[in-house]
Amino acid sequence: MIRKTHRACTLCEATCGIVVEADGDRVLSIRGDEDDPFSRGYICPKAHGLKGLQEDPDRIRRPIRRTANGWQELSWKDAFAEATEGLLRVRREHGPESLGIYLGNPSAHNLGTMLYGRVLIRALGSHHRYTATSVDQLPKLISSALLFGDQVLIPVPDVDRTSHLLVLGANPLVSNGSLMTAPGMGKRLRALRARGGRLVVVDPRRTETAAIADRHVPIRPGTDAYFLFAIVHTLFAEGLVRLGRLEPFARGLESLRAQAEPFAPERVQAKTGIDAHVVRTIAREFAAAESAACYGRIGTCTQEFGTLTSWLVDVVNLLTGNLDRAGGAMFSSPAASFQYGEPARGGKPLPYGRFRSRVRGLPEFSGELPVVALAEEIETPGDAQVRGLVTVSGNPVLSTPDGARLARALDSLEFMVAVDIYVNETTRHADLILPTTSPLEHDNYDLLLYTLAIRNVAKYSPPSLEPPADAKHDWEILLALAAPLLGLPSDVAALDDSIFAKMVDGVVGRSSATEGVSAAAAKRMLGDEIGPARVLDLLLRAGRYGDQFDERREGLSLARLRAAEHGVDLGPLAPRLPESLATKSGAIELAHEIVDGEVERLRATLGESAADLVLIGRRHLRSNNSWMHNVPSLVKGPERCTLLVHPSDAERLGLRDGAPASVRSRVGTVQVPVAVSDEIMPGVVSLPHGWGHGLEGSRLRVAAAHPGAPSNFVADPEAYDRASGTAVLNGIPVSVAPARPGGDPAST
Ligand SMILES: Nc1nc2c(c(=O)[nH]1)N[C@H]1C(S)=C(S)[C@@H](COP(=O)(O)OP(=O)(O)OC[C@H]3O[C@@H](n4cnc5c(=O)[nH]c(N)nc54)[C@H](O)[C@@H]3O)O[C@H]1N2
Ligand SMILES: Nc1nc2c(c(=O)[nH]1)N[C@H]1C(S)=C(S)[C@@H](COP(=O)(O)OP(=O)(O)OC[C@H]3O[C@@H](n4cnc5c(=O)[nH]c(N)nc54)[C@H](O)[C@@H]3O)O[C@H]1N2
Ligand code: SF4
Ligand SMILES: [Mo]
Repeated sequence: MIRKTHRACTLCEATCGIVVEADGDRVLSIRGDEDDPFSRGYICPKAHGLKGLQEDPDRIRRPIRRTANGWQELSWKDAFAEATEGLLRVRREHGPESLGIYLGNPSAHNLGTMLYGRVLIRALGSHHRYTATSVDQLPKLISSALLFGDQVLIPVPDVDRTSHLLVLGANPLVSNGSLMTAPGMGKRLRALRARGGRLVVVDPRRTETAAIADRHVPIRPGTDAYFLFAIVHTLFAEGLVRLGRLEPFARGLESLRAQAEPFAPERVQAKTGIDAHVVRTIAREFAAAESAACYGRIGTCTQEFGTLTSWLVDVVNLLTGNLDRAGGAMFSSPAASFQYGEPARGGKPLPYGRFRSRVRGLPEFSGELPVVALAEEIETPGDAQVRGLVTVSGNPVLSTPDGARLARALDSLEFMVAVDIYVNETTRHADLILPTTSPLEHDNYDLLLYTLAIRNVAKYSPPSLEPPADAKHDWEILLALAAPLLGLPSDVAALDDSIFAKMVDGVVGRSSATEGVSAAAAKRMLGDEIGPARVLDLLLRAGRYGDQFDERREGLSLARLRAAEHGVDLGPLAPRLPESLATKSGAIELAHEIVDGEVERLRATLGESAADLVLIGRRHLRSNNSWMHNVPSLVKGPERCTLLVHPSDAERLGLRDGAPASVRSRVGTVQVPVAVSDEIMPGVVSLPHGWGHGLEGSRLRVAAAHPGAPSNFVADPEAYDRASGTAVLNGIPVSVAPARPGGDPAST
């Protein structure tokens, strides 16, 4: 029987509506959902890749263990027994701090992992918690925690209403937006220009987004903080600072003015490569626009001054009166959120630096440590050395700095278990791999992404396919791993019931929306079907659009969301300040010692000369980080893993278009074909990450035929943003030379 379901694609942050037609366990078609109020039919080629992923014979469907004769299937019962035995053995012999966990990007697109990942983390009971956040948006989380007292209060550009968009270090035409859930950015940006608005893109490469902009400003990688401080300097110097409605709620303006003093546009010009008059023009145009939004993404986070840059992005929004106003940088008002109720009175203490990494002393944020420290924490003997590791939907060998070293470190572990759907560059090191249902085989709700959406929207995705009878969801596996670590019987239902009961107690009664509702009554209404959907129902009903556990009311519940199969539109973004501020003072805090330290460091490096040649990354519409390269429809066509080199550099370095070059850094060397192009600025080369699939022991037959080179084998774990510990993935000093035939193999 043919079954048609409506859901949101989970591959990137855009949450495009898709219509999936399936016959039993076979996908017949996937197309854009014209009636999705948010995406209106838009999809990119990766959506069809979900069919390829479903059909991929290399995707793991049953648990496997490593043996002397290769991977061997085993039953779930035996797999959980081995996982438990392995983890408890390491803990018994070396203590709880010897266990670690790494969670990767797909966990942010999976409601089950979002909700239950923390249960496993707590059950491990170790400080060794790592995620892809520290090779991604960590600086922005810290910046929001400093300014607004809340790491998830992240401003997003009000793209559909703004009249001026200033983009730094993002290429939404290809990435489809990040920390900005906005399907169909191409159309939205063209609409911006059609209504007379302006688009300005600051990027070392003339990206697809820069190509449709009014102005493209090439910038030397890693220097955005100088550029943005020069903007702030200009705003103060020319009397363009106007906070508007938020004026009474901002603290520290005077210290900011003093901090901006040394960064006059002329003084930073040599650093950034941007003429002083261009900086002034950008500042004046931004300040003069009817509404404007400054938006920065991965290029501004994964660089030497990632935290300061992320912070300055919102400082520019604030100073020009564009924070929290229509057409500016606003906050979503999500239907369901981790945060229930009103912000804590008197603010929460900053969840920063309460403990530090053992070897290098890097600060934790929100309970996690920077992943640049993972390899050394595995390698360095001593108390609390990591000897057992769990990875959950992550591929850090390809996605974090010095992957070759990390791969060797993983081999030295006493026990490793991976919750993953492939034997890839990371999971090949595991003793045991526990596979999960595919994205189309489970239901979903984008709990995180809707807190970053440019409109308030909500959509529930039902499963499109019946999973095989013995398949398990991510959340079931996470709970089954957690139970024995907590000393509980391996009873997923019992554990979920007890977790759920605590959640209900925590939620009901904490928001004014649920005043007068008893936890017992709420629990009864939410039913007894275990798993993430029940939690979602709780969060929706207690949320700001919820039915408040009263079915006679109009508000949202899971049942109502299920019935609205295309999703619901809850309207444009609305102001949330000052009510949502959660700083101690209740104000927007511009001054903080973390910021002071970084500004001082920035000032001290103003006179330093830059490296001759630096490496940055890039993304491609048909590629998705490191893990969709085994889908034939997404890797067909010309080679994508090429090194972009400016013609003048190519000439200087003796590089020819199409010929192999070796790229060398302090930590490693990779070989890649050169693509000579003037879209990249001189002194900068660009290589996409997530490639390098030729490594021995992986089981990715399609990807192995299109291996590319592992760009992170030249990324340096010693290079990181001091404030956050986030890896420098953009602006890596390298030397590039024609490759000698047969020489310079990509290491391990
Ligand atoms: N040089 C450089 N490095 C980068 C970046 C860059 O721009 N430049 N970008 C960084 C960014 S932004 C990110 S987010 C990280 C990503 O870093 P990671 O999250 O470590 O890596 P991914 O490539 O997303 O790998 C996802 C893994 O999850 C598995 N998987 C996929 N779906 C599922 C599922 O449903 N369940 C389970 N259990 N497993 C699943 C895949 O098989 C794969 O092993 O990379 C970072 N690394
Ligand atoms: N097709 C596709 N879409 C994706 C992904 C994917 O792998 N493929 N990954 C998803 C993920 S996990 C994420 S986090 C998002 C990321 O979303 P984006 O941040 O939009 O991703 P990128 O396309 O890498 O854009 C980063 C830009 O920063 C520029 N850049 C590099 N260094 C600097 C610098 O120092 N200063 C400035 N101003 N610019 C710099 C680069 O040239 C590049 O154009 O994309 C998501 N969407
Ligand atoms: S842009 Fe592509 S990958 Fe991202 S959600 Fe939409 S269809 Fe999926
Ligand atoms: Mo990411």
